[in-house]
Amino acid sequence: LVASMQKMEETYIMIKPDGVQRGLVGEIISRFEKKGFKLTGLKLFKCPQELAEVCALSPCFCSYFCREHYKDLNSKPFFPKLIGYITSGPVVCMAWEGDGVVASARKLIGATNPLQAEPGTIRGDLAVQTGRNVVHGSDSPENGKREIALWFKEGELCEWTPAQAPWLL
Ligand code: RTP
Repeated sequence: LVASMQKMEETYIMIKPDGVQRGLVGEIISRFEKKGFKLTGLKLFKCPQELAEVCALSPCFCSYFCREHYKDLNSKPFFPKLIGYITSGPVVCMAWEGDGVVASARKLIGATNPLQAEPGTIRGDLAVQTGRNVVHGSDSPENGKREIALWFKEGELCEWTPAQAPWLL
């Protein structure tokens, strides 16, 4: 009973501004859907445009989420560029649930540098530059929980049970 009440593994997937601008939202969502994972959270988040340039240079409210999200990278030389990139336009925030979803989503996404990502992965098929690699996926179940709690407010996530279909049993 206790095991059945435990939450499934969950991951935070984010379509970055270049993915939204290039019209890849449907394509990216469909890869996780077709794989068989369950979507439990979905929203667009946009940094107000007039603040985006300031956000790239100094901490402000709308870059808070990106800074907190990437806090392990805040000493890297590319950090200011990364924050500027992520706050440059709307992102799609998603929570996905399923057995082994964290590692599997990272496989579906492919290597950080899209030129090293295998064909068939999202970055391997759809991206060229590390600095424009269209999508993020949590790197551990702990970070999955942390990032979902960061980007989603209570009540924005949706718990639901997929209809049992004989072809999935
Ligand atoms: P993500 O967190 O976005 O899923 O990416 P990742 O785990 O594959 O890669 P990570 O090392 O955590 O880097 C986070 C994001 O920072 C940007 N980046 N730019 N040398 C560079 O200019 C550089 N290195 C990393 C990428 O957007 C990367 O996805």
